[in-house]
Order: sequence, then C-alpha cells, then structure tokens
Amino acid sequence: MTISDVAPGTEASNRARSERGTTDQALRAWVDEIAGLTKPDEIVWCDGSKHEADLLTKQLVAEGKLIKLNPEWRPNSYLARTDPRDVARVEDRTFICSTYEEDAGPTNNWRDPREMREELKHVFDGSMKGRTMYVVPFSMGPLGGPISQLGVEITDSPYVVLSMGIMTRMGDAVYRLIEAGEPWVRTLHSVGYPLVDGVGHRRAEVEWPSNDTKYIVQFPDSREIWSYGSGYGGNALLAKKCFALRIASVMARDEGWLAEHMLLIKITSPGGKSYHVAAAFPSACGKTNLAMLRPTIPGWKVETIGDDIAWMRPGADGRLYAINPEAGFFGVAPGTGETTNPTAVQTLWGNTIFTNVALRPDGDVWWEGLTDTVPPNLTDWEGKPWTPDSGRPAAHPNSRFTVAAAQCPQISDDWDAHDGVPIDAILFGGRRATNVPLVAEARSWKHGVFMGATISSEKTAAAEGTVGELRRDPFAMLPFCGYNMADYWGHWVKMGRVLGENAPKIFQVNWFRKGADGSFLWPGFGENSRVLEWIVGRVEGGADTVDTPIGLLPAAESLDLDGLEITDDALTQLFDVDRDSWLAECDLTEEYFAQFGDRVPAALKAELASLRYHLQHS
Ligand code: GTP
Ligand code: SPV
Ligand code: MN
Repeated sequence: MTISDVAPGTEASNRARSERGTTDQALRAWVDEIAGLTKPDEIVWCDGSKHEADLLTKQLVAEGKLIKLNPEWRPNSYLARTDPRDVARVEDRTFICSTYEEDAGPTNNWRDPREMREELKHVFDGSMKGRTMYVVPFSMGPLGGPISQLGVEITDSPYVVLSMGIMTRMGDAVYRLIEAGEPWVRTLHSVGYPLVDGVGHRRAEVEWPSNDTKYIVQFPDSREIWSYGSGYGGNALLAKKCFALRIASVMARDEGWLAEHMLLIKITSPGGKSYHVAAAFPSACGKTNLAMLRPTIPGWKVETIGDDIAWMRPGADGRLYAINPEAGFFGVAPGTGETTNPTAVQTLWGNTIFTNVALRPDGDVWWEGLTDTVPPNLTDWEGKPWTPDSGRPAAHPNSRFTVAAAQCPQISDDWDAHDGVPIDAILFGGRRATNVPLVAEARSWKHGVFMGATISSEKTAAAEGTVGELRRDPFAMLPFCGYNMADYWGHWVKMGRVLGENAPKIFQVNWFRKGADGSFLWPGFGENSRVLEWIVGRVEGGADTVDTPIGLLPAAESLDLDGLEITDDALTQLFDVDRDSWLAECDLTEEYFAQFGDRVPAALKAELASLRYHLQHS
C-alpha cells in the first residue's frame, strides 16, 4: 500500500506512513524534533518514486502552483511562477555561523551560532502549520561512492521535493545507507508561510508562499543548514549551494579534498585521446554553456559531466578525481538557444520544470534568446500579458530550468562514475569587459591559485543586487565558501603540495572581453572549443606560448583560428596585457588581500610581488 491509496488522517494512513521512511533512530528523532518545532499537519517520508513525483505534480497543478505545459510540445513539463520578491539567492541574508567569527572571514555574514539558533527557533516555531512536512533523503554523488555524501532535507515545499528529485539521487536507498551507519547532513527548509496564524486563524494560501524575512543559515561546525522564507533555487534546494558548497567546503578543508563551484567536461581530441577539465566561473558566467559545448573545430568532442558543482579528491594513483555531486541541471534560461546552446535546448525536450520563464499561447515556454524571432504575444513570468513593445523582459533574467542530467544528449558515459574522473586541467574565469585576456596559463600551481584567488567578475542576475558591478569573486566561491576565504586559498595551496607532479595545469579564461564599441570581442559558445584545443595542447606538452607578466599566452598561430571570422585588431585587443591597468589591479589586489590580514598564504603574497616585479620590468 502506498500513501496515495488511503485517505489522509485515517488510521490506515497512519499505518501506511509508519511503514515508510526509516528505522534509523537519529533520523527519526530529528524529524520528531523538527515536527515539534514547526508543527506541520502531517509528515511524509519521501521515497523518491515516480509515483510520488506524479502525485505531487498533480497536486501542485490542481492548486494552481504549477502550470502544465502543452504535452505536444513539452511532455511532462511544468511552469512555476515565484513571488516576484523571491527570484534569486539572497546573499545579504546568508549566514555562516561558525563558533568563531574569524573562521567565517570578512567575506561572509557571520552570526554567533548560539544566538542564531535561538532566533531560528522563534522563526521556525509553527512555520509549517497547516502544511505537510516532507522528509527528503538524498545522495550527492553516486550512492555509496567514495567521494559521495548523504543528506536529508526537511521541507514544507512540494516544489522543492520535486526539484530535489531531479537535482539529486533522492529516495529510499538513502535511508538504507543511513541505517547502515553512513554519516548524513541535516538540512531544514520552510517557505515561512504557515496556513494558520499565531492565534489559530486559517490563512489563505497563495501561489508561491514565501516570506519577506529570509534566513539562509549554515552551521559549519555541526554541518547543519536552516533555510527560511524563500522557495527559490539556491535558497531552498539545500543539497545544492548550501550543502554541496558551503558545508562541503568545510568538510573538504577538514578531510583533504575540494568542493568547488565548477563544471566538469570530458574532451576528446581528433586523435581519440580524452581529457577531463574542471572550470570555475561565477554564477551566470557560462558554466552550463561550456559544460554542453559543441566544438566548432572538426574532430573534437566535448561531453558533459556536470554544470555547476565538482567535488574532487586525490585518488590512489595520486591524481585528482572529480565527481558531479548533482543529478540534474538548474540552468539559466535566458540566452539559452539553438545558436548558443543547442544541447541544452535538446535536453529540455520534456520532463522539465521551468521557473519564471514566459508562457506562449500554445502552452509552450519562451525566454529571451530561445529563438531569434520574438513571439508577438506571451504571458510574462509574472503572469501578465506581454508583447515585444512591453519594454520589459518576458522571462525573468534569472529564470531557470530544472532537468535530469541523464537527459542531456551529450552526457558523458563516465558522468556518474563511482570513483570520479581524473582531472587534467582547471580553468578559472569571470565576466571581464577589460584587462583579462581570452586565455592564460599559470606558471605553477601556486600561480594558478593566485589567478583563482584574484578573479573579479561583473555581477549577474543570479543573486539580488546591482547587475554589472565589478566585484571580487575568488574561485567563483565568494557566495559559497563556508569558511574564511584566505584559509580556503591556503587549503588550495596545500592541495598543490599533496598532488605534487600530479597536479592539473591551471588556466585563466575570459569569454567576455569587450571592444571600444561595447560588443564582445570573442564569439564565445561553440568557438570556445578553440581555447580548449589550445589548453589540451598545453596538457600534452605542445602548443607554443609567449611569456607575459600575467602568465603564458598562446603564441601567434598556436591558437586554431581556421574558419573563424575575427579581425586582427579584435585578436590584439583580446590578448592585450596593459601594463598600467595590471599594475592598478595589483594595487587593488593588495587592498583586497589586506582585509584577510595574516591569514593570506605567503605563497599568494609572493605571487603578487612577482607579478608586480614582472610588470614593472616589462
Ligand atoms: P549558474 O547556473 O548561475 O551558476 O550559471 P552558469 O555559470 O552555468 O552560466 P550559464 O552557462 O547559464 O550562462 C549564463 C549566461 O552567460 C547566459 O545568458 C549565456 O548565454 C551567457 N554565456 C555563456 N557562455 C558565453 C560565452 O562564451 N560568450 C558570451 N558572450 N556569453 C556567454
Ligand atoms: C548560482 O547562482 O550559481 C546557481 C543558481 O547555480 S542557485 O541554485 O540559485 O544558486
Ligand atoms: Mn552556480
């Protein structure tokens, strides 16, 4: 018997429910404790079955919280519209509650863990009244894999349950591993919109329940997450940024591995040799696109392993092995089209949840950049009528798709390899209109860590704030590092010592440099395969370089430009290393480092001094 066969609240349903879930005492005790605090009407132990997902989907459609898309165009696919005040990560409401403030560091919001716990107890008291509480067991990475980790998310959002079912390996098998004694991380989420108010009155349900007061709280010492008030993406799918980066980065520091905001790909050369590459770019700066790249150069193949997060550990042979801990893609919709990312477009053929995109009259979805021709009539992401003259985007700039990784037509056969894949090269990038060349190779691991630590990037719509503003985003981890950023750099320096000769080569890339007229100098997307070819050439020990103060740049002719229409002037600008601007960057880097005091690794200070010296003498 499954939960759906019986009426809720009956004796039969209680019996059915007690047959579900887990016998693990610690997990049961935690669920009881949270239920006592949040006071839901009922508790559902999720099993991750298709049946369960179908029921939840039907329920959400019936409640008007999901719109079923026309199955003729988009089978088993749905549109969710969030509250317009709940559309992105909220960095100023994200807290790292380590015991000591210095351990959170100057780039995180720190709060005393004891005070925060007290505050959260008030906030969560009765927060699930009138709602169902779901217990969602999940594995990050293949079940039982040596790099994988388990977690449980308690949530009162069925949208979160469905999304977690796509984004993680969610289901019963995780309970069995927990019962066998595997460690697991506690994550708690409430949309913060109880259906019964403080004095016991019923409150009307809304399409997207959320709360203007939000808390995204990580307790790194006890490896716990408490999230309140948002139903959106990285705020609510706690396995993703909160666990797989903020908490996992702390676990990685303590246990000698790396938890990174990186895509993973396999590249195969015309000669049939395969390489694995990891790349860190800030939010909405091209990870999904590079992960699904289709090379424009003949004979090359790129296959997808992950598009957002990589967990990496030294393997028995001393090399660095990586897994994609996720099982799906939560990708940026705008800008995803046939010409830019045909692979993503094909991945989204069905079984997809779209959030905050526009709706076509024929019951399919649309967003800016999906097609060259703009539909004459749409319903915009807020549910309002829209025409091309409306003067506002039809889809929210941070609208997203949620889809299983296995649906990607170019998913790599080793994407869910139990032991991960060996990494040959690591790329760091950002969105920089000026200064940073298309590609530069680090002279050493330490120089590579310096490149990662000093990345700045223009802000995007993925988080609340001013789009376009330049900010430091070291390793693309600024919003995601669960501890002191300078200690994190130190951890990277240390990992270089552990890996020694086996350490992957490190590169810096920038697809976003602009000319004087404000347009991109480099065509990007599939043409980025030319840069990958050069990087593979370097890994193989070939491809000529020019030594510059900032690193090794491709020598003339060593970057494959066959068949590409690009002017010599654009190329010169793409690779220009302007001495004065870089000296100015050095000053800014020194200022930036200063806030971390003596926690900045000596190796990075030495790299800065060396960069300055070479610029001054160039
Ligand atoms: P998160 O999911 O937020 O971590 O983002 P992401 O890093 O996966 O970014 P994504 O690949 O979704 O790209 C974000 C935006 O950058 C999209 O609008 C893309 O069209 C655009 N973009 C990606 N690659 C390129 C490129 O090579 N050149 C240019 N000009 N734009 C690009
Ligand atoms: C990002 O912002 O880097 C994302 C989307 O990948 S979210 O899951 O909201 O963090
Ligand atoms: Mn991301």
